[in-house]
Amino acid sequence: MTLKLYTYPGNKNAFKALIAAQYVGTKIEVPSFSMGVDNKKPEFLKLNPNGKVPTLETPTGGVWESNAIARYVARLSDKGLFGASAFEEALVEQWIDFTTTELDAPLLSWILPILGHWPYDKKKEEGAIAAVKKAMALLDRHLTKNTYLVGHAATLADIVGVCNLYHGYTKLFDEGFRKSFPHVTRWWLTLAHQPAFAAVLGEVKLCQQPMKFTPPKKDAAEKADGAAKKEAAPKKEKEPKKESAPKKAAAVEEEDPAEPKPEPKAKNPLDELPKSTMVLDAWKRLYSNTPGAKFREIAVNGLWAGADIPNSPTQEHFAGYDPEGFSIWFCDYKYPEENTVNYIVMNKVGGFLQRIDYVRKYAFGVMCILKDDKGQFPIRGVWIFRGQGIPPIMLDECYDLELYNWTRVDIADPKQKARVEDMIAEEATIDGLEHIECKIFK
Ligand SMILES: N[C@@H](CCC(=O)N[C@@H](CS)C(=O)NCC(=O)O)C(=O)O
Repeated sequence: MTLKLYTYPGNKNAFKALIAAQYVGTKIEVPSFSMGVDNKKPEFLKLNPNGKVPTLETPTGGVWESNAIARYVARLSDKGLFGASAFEEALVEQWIDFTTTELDAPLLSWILPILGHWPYDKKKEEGAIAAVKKAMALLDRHLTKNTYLVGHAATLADIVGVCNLYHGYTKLFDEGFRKSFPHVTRWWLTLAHQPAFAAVLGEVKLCQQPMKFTPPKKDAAEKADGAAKKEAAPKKEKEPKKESAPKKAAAVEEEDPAEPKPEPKAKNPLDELPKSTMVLDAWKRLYSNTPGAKFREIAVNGLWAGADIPNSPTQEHFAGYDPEGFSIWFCDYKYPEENTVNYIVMNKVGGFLQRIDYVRKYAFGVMCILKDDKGQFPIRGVWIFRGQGIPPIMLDECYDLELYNWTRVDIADPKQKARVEDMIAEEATIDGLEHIECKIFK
């Protein structure tokens, strides 16, 4: 019987079935799978209308929800993964449910905002940590007198439990945290080193530095600035504002000398640069208006040589790239090994582009999400910036910038110039790697 498990690499929910398969001696194939692409295909949705992974393809149809998949695999052979009696079977189910609802759920609420998938809320994080600690304390009490969750050998409860705590032990629980729950830690490490677990988990690296939420620099600066302004403002008892207050009163209130005056907006040094022959917005119109079939001929060649903008009601002409007034940069994400789930990578790039909305007037960018043969998604891009460097406002305010290596393009080098063109033209292959998605900042 051929079983296929669809997942992205490193999915702790997929580990559950894969470890169970080691116990029962069943082979499960894990085909290469592109999240955000393959899980949207009609043939996948037939197996799992929820469009999520892991999903198991069996000769009789699809099974989804990782615990259900693991139960199915565990039942393929009678290796005692459900305990030795009906009572033990109930206990196995009990611990599967407990570690899923009372540990996995709050652990996700703890880690997903840190990874940028959910909005961060300090109060919610505190609540999630408290819930994890409460469930860990109960588990620790149970494991004081028990080697395994149920009976005297590993069962499916241990398999699911270890996987549900995987992010905790590898990304969130530092040494101090682990020491507070010594019996859970002993149980987790013992199991993680058993051959059936190690064959799937590999060598587990315990968390050294717990992952923490780092606010984007911009928010932090705004908060700090706001707080500083509040401190500086003279304290004054104020009547609550009345919705229906006459306009004149409002005007007087605006004039109130006790109110701190808004600071004049600092001038953007890029606005002070000598006028350029190139109008960035005109390039953006050339880029957007050129039909696909003529893109290379009109838009890409036009970037250097200038071109009439297709379908322009004013018959606008783009003058071509001006190296005196602009510079072109490549960027390369420094940590491709983190990028194993393509839709998460796309969200990462999307978030970066959203956070730099304020630089739209001075920048154009093409961010390419590529795929390598290690199942990773490198992010490489090309940017045209006003001025001879990365806009200072971006350097000051956008923490994402530090996640990329930036190199200035030498347009006299035909190889670099061709790479710029390939990225702008969204070629199917960039740097010899499959180009799976592109995000444009314009
Ligand atoms: N409760 C489900 C969770 C499944 C799940 O949320 N999978 C995520 C990846 S970890 C997914 O496939 N998301 C894709 C999407 O939401 O489009 C299980 O245990 O299998």
